[in-house]
Amino acid sequence: MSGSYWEPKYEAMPRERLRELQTYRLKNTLVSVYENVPFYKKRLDDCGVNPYKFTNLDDVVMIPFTTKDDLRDNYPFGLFARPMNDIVRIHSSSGTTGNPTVVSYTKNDITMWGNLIARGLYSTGVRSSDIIQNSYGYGLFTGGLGLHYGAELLGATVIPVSGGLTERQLKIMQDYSSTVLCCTPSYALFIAEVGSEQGIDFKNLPLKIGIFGAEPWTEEMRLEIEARLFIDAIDIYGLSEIIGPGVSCECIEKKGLHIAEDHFYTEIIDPATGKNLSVGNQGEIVFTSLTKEAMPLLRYRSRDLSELNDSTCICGRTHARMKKPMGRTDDMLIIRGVNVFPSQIEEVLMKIKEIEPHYLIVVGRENYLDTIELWVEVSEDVFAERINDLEKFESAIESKLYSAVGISIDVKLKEPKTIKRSEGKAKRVVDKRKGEVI
Ligand code: DLL
Repeated sequence: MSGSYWEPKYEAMPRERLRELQTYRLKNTLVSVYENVPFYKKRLDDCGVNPYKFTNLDDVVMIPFTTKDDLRDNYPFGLFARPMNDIVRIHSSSGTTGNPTVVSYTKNDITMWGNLIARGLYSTGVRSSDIIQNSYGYGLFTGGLGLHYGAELLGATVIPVSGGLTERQLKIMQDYSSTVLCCTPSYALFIAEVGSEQGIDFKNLPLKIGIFGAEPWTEEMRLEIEARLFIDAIDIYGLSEIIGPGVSCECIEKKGLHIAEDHFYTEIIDPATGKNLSVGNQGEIVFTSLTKEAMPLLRYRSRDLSELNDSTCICGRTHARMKKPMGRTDDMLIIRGVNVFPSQIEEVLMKIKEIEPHYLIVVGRENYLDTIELWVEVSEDVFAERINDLEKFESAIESKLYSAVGISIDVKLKEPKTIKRSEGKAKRVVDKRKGEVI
């Protein structure tokens, strides 16, 4: 694959040249939001950044962060930088808490987005001869339509099956000879599970690549999916506020997700202080749009935690890579004062071979003390074999978790198929302290 790019001019650009391009593009973006978005005009005036005189990329730190609350406060269209006549698409979040987050696209934005997806797919080895089963949800969620247009632009055959109806997914996969599967990693596991129950031998199917994202998943989960589906499982990342999927994507080397830095200026900050961290440190990722027309955002706090590596990849691409996001700042659980990420728990679980990759973390409070249970499934065989020493097995898992995470977690082994499967983004945590119910 080395030396083979979708957009060679940009993907392997020397980093000094990339910086010049970013500066030029950021200046244009600043002028656009200054002239078209009253919210940003005020912000830029207040912080003393003159868009017309912007020449030094380092000055970006003078601009205050944009947050999800800013999007909600300007609901629905207050941050649009183009008149509705130029807007060709709107996506939005489900809005289960408060106003949904609304995002928009011009024709050029849609083309740019398609290119990013095509770029990402190409870097994983997907070509125009491939048959892509797109099992991300179509609709207001950016996954379905986002992948769709990029895959078509690449010239591949797209099957727009959307999420759900797992038996139909498997029939399509076999009958239409899908070579690429796009969905969340948790849904990929569910597809693998139902397929195995039906006696499908994935080894002998043409499926070879999975493009999985929209939720955090560990390296251990990757190995599990690869072993079950006999594919290369690739990580794709994005957020609707910035464009949707394709903000970054792994190449076939699987050594970090290449950020499309010609379109998004990326910083890592300490989430507590807001101060910038240097390359190689873990913190919250902050994105600034460089080319988006309809709704550019300046220094948007993603709440996702990762770290950057700006060395050239083995594939030759020069764009910085972000480490697999380990979770969101707001996913972090504080249990009796200790910070715990669901991904830390997943990492431990996936290494235990008797366990199935389906789990739920249940957090509560009893007598003013936080409680944490981990419900996890074991396979049919293990359940039958170890029925008499399940408690011993639970304790063994508890002690592994204690050494890795530093708190006691009450493990409850569950019978096969008792934990709800996901067809989209998996819900891994039920926090009863917040009134959530199982
Ligand atoms: O999930 C866009 C997407 C669709 C990405 C399909 C990849 C594939 P939102 O619904 O706005 O957009 O959710 C964005 O999902 O801030 C992360 O917390 C999480 N997320 C997305 N991709 C990954 C990933 C889409 N690869 C939020 N790893 C982001 C970890 C991810 N978390």
